[in-house]
Amino acid sequence: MNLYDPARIPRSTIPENQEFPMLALSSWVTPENKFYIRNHFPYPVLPTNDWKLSIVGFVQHPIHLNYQALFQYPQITLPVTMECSGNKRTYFQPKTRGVQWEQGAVSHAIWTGVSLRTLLQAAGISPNAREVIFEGMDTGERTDLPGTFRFARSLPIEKSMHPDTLIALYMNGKPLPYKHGYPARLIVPNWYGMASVKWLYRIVATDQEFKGPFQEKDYVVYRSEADTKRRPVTLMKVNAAISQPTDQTIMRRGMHIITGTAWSGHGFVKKVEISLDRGKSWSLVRWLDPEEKYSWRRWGWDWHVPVPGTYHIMVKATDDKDNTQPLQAEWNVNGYENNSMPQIQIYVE
Ligand SMILES: Nc1nc2c(c(=O)[nH]1)N[C@H]1C(S)=C(S)[C@@H](COP(=O)(O)O)O[C@H]1N2
Ligand SMILES: [Mo]
Repeated sequence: MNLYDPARIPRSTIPENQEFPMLALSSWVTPENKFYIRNHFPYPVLPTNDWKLSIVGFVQHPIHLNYQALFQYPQITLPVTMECSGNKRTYFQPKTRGVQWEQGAVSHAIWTGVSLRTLLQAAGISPNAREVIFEGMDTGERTDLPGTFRFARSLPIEKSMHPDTLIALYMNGKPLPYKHGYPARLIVPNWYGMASVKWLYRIVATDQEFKGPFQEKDYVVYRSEADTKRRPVTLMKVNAAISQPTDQTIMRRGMHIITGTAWSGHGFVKKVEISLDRGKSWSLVRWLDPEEKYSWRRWGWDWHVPVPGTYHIMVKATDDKDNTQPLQAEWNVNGYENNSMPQIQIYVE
């Protein structure tokens, strides 16, 4: 039994941003009331019965589907880990702008819905379409530009046509909770969370490059305002988190289990290692979950501590493409993609 049942950790109120409490990593699937929440704007108005999902633009016959109609298409179910690209931002030095996430802007759920590809084919996607734009129902202001904006993002046509890119209707076996995008949201496996647009109402196929501010201004990695080598945020880097014990814990001598999770948008996590001597030597952890294509994998390590003292623990995940976590992730202006090795300090009495 888990003695703790901590709630989500608030980071801002309007818009609402909340972290998954990583110390409550007691199940492979994150319960809906613990799954992190990341919003750019206040919540949109709950859609009425006339809500439809439109698929328009570079298609032969635009379609407009109501909620029931979406269930007429074959449904697929996929467990997928979602991580905000701003996860662990607060650990960057110097601090950057943006929500100061610790390590809980990541969660894992089971999503059910229609393959986006099925809907694009039903609408007769044009061979000239290069990108697909996803528009959310939420709107609001930005601090850097005048006017009102809508949260919208595009995906390259190849990723849009991948059978595992989903229009999700269900999360963990129930209709999507409103905060996670009811009635329908995109789920883009392996990509950072910004791609998975919530509260969908319109999908536009286009032959142009989409230039919305959440595409061009945000979610771009660059090292200074003068940096000309800019690149968009896409696949999740290999990353890990320590769940228990939490940093700065005081513990008794004896047997303890260090637990956590690891994931990568580039492939499978092939190993997680732990070091008690600041990286001079490493030991392998054992897995607590099976390997699944788009899922994080929890791990545990039995730690026998006979001697009181201060202990420093470091964790490093490596994926099957041999991507590994750096000691210190490269700083960038917006504080994205921080996949530095997790480190904690424990006092044993
Ligand atoms: N419509 C809409 N979709 C959105 C966002 C948003 O603000 N509005 N935030 C994005 C970001 S940055 C992330 S990390 C994920 C978070 O999804 P969650 O709130 O279900 O955890 O949603 C993405 N989809
Ligand atoms: Mo995000």
